[in-house]
Amino acid sequence: MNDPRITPPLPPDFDAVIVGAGFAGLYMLHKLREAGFTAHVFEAGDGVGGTWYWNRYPGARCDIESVDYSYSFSPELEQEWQWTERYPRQPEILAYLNHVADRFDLRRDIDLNTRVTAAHFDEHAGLWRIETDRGQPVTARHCVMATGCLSVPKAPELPGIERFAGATYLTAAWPKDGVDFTGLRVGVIGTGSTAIQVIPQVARQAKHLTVFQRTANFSVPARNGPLPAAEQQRIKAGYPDRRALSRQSLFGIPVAVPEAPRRTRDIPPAELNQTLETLWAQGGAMSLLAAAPDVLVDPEANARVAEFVRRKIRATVKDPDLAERLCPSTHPLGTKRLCLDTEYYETFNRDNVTLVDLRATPIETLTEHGLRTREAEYRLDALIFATGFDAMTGALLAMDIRGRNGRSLREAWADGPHTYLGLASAGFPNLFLITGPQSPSVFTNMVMSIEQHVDWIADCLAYLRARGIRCIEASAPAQAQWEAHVAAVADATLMPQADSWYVGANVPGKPRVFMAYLGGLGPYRQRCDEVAAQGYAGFELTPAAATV
Ligand code: N01
Repeated sequence: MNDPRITPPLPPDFDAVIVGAGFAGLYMLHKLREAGFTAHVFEAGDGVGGTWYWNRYPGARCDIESVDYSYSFSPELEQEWQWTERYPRQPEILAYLNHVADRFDLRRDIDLNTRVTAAHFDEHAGLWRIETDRGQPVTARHCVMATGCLSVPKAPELPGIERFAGATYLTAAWPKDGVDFTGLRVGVIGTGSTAIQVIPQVARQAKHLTVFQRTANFSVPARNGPLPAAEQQRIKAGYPDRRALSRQSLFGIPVAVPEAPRRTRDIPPAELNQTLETLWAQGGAMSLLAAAPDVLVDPEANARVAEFVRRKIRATVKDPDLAERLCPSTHPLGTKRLCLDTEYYETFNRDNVTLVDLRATPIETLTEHGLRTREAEYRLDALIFATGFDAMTGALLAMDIRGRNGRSLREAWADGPHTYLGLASAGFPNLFLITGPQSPSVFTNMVMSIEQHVDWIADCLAYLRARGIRCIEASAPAQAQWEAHVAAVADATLMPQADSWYVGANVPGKPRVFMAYLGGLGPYRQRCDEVAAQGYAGFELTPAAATV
């Protein structure tokens, strides 16, 4: 038997293991290989793409414009890829990511169909032992979690589900061959971003669609359409400036941070209305928020913009009673993700669509033939769950991650996530989180945030290698300071008020903590860069010779 006190540790199999082959994992692999590291990716799906591999439901589309929801690290890639629409559909994004995997020859270092089940830090050897549901464990000096913020679907626990004779579908695990709802009575549970995309599509196909709504949501028209070649050419010619602007922006999109913004509450009603009409006509949820960022802070500003959206709903939906039920009233605008739609509210004018308000008439049970609420039974041939995700922490805590002294991440995060910069967690050396909790992530264009984290992590690893440093670990005081800052910024906004997945309210028993950093991507980037420039301030670095 090897005595760990006298046996020199074997070198790890890889410099880094990366978990997940979505936008984050693919770029992390490319970046590390370019920097001369050995890296390997494990991916649970049978293809690359992450979110865009799994979410194949009808109408799946990104709410950030194509030209911005794309990698900026390769000017050649930027120029050669042709987007067809203003907002990209899921198949197009998936095709793009497959193109990236081929173009940068990434596949040879990716194991598909392989789910990471555990990652344990070996303090003696200063490396991670990673176990999967296939094959032998591997070791790596660093472990990078590219597991996504919204990758663990959350189906509701409904009584009677085993009795339901119809088909059930989870939007985030949609059949690859699609589903034909022609002639069927279909139900959709949920009215979040996903459902708002699914509902208009299914309504066109189904014999009847019943939408089960628990919380009415704010949605803004996408105004999607083809992306004309000349327009795309113009954007591509200006990419360096556009990307630079996005990197410094609050939301990772090319909208400058207003220098001395006027308070929305100080804008005369007619002028505000005109501005909102213009934004409404242009479409886009992020640009609406970016134009008036104080709506997330000032209740009066929020109320004015929210009322504008409610007026639009009332003007669109012909039945006034139905319109009222579709008008959000439980949370300030934007405190649940502001949705982007194509003919969502219009869909409720169709004869074959019914809205059931679950607050007025809660679900009692599924039956053999459908769904029964307190007031009525709805006969259904198929039921779609568009019920969201165990967001931000779900994928990380699904694995048995153990750091120093065998302490598990589940234990360390029992009262909510604890990170430094959303990039690392004290007690878990050499573990990096891409767009982890307490980073801007879901409040931004994810691709911009992912690139920022990947670049930072790759630079960090190069720094450690150059100085013979074997371990890097977030220090507990730096982490506590960061968390206090994240909480203070969130508490200065209206965001924690809503029962949203941002605070884990959609998962019974999940600690209620606001899980993203709201300080904006540009300022956050600056903070991360300063930390790096100061020799990774707030991290403890252990040289190779020292005991870890
Ligand atoms: O999930 P959600 P999602 N009984 O949690 C309802 C991103 N995304 O998949 O609000 C009845 O937002 C739940 O009701 P309530 C985006 O960041 C982006 O739609 O909890 N209803 C809610 O209506 C987004 O925010 C894009 O009361 C139940 C819905 O299900 C995130 O992913 C597209 C229920 C869940 O909404 C998640 O969006 C899609 C129950 N037991 C997603 N449980 C774009 O880029 C849940 N609900 C456009």
